[in-house]
Amino acid sequence: MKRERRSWAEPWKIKMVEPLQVTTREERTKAIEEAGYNTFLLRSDDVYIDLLTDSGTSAMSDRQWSGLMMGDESYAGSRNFFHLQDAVRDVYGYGHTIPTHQGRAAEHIISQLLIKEGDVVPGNMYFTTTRLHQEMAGGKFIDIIVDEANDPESEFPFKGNICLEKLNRVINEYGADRIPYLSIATSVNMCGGQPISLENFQQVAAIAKQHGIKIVHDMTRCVENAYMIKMREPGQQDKSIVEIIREICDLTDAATMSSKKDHLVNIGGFLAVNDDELAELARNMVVVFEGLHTYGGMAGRDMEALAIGIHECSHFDHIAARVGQVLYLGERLQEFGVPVVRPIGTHGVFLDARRFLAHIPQDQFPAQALAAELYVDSGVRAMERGIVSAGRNHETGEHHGSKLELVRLTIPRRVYTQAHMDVVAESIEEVWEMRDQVKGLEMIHEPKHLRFFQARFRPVNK
Ligand code: P71
Repeated sequence: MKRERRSWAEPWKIKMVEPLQVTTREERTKAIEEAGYNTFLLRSDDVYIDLLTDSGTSAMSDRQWSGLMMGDESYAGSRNFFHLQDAVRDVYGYGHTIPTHQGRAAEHIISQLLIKEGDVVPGNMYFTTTRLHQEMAGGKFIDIIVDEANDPESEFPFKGNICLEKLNRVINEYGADRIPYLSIATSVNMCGGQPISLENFQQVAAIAKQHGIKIVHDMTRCVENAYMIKMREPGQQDKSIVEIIREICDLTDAATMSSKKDHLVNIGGFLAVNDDELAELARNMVVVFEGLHTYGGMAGRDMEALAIGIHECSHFDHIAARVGQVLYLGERLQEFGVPVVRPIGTHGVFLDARRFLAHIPQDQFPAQALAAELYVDSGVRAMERGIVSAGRNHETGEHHGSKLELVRLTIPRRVYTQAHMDVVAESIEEVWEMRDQVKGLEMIHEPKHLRFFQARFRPVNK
């Protein structure tokens, strides 16, 4: 009988391995207690499969590793910087690259340069560091993402889209003068790694242009978004990933990049801009906070590995395998009936803790509790993406509130195998079966900024 389907596989083989530690349930119970039920506070030696984040956790290729040996560590004018600038021009098209040590440093610079006190910054869902930098510069973030983004069960294929009605409303209410730019992310992290469509991006850009408003693109996972456009958006199938990326970037004025994601490096990022004057201002600011404008916090060797990663990550076979692995885990979990954000996104599978732990009210942090429970079950480390991550409104002091209460199982690129995904899925199935026994948490230590990183919790006594 002829098989209808052929399996696909990763376009690489493994040359070096890093042994993993397996701990006992008893050890993990103690470790999570010591970590205040916060997976950010665990030691990585106590973790078995680490799905905390896909940020800086990728495996580099042999070519990237050899790039490290070609580091030109001159203080000024390193040749690796020019390789990086050329790679950004080739793939993304931005004329100027200002290197930074990672994404949030680029956010800091652009926010300080463009936002003034009293401004509003509309965007497609907040990201923690991005919003904080906008607020610290005197701005207020306004979410104008489509409503579907807040519904884990909606099957809408482009949940990263901007709602044009909301955009027009914000422009009418505040006036274009108070909107320094639109903050538009590709592959929206906080709602599940959900893409924005090219059509929507084009419509938004047309409105922005009409009002003379800039667009700053958070392109941290733009390659993954471009892949989704190619796979899902009518009329885009025949374009290459790079062609789609270029079409997106050409609609924007500047971009911030955390290269620790798409670009397959362990550290690095940059601000990319087209405008010469803005670039000059940014180059002047980077020397204050990061380093000279030809290294901005990265070693020469890091910039070389990054330049190589920019080309590697835009190959279709790479990105298809990367997103394919995420989909594989998502499909396994759905077979078990586990509630996850639909459709499965680009960089991870997001458990819907509201439905998973329906007996725990949101003020007892169900997603935080679920991430802790999963760790105790198998040593799999995930991340809370719910009300703890949302933080507090700086003006009112209230919890920001979060319609989404999610646990993110983030897949590092080129690191784990399908067998690891099976182990993860089976552990989650186990926790799903004993979910009634999981208890809520109370917060006993709350840091002022980005509280999710360092907050501590304990189980409630109910
Ligand atoms: C992720 C991260 C890393 C992270 C950051 C903050 C809280 C928890 C985890 C970082 C991003 C990102 C987007 C869309 C900007 C940054 C900041 N993501 N935009 O998902 O996803 O970049 O970490 O290099 O400073 O685990 P940076």
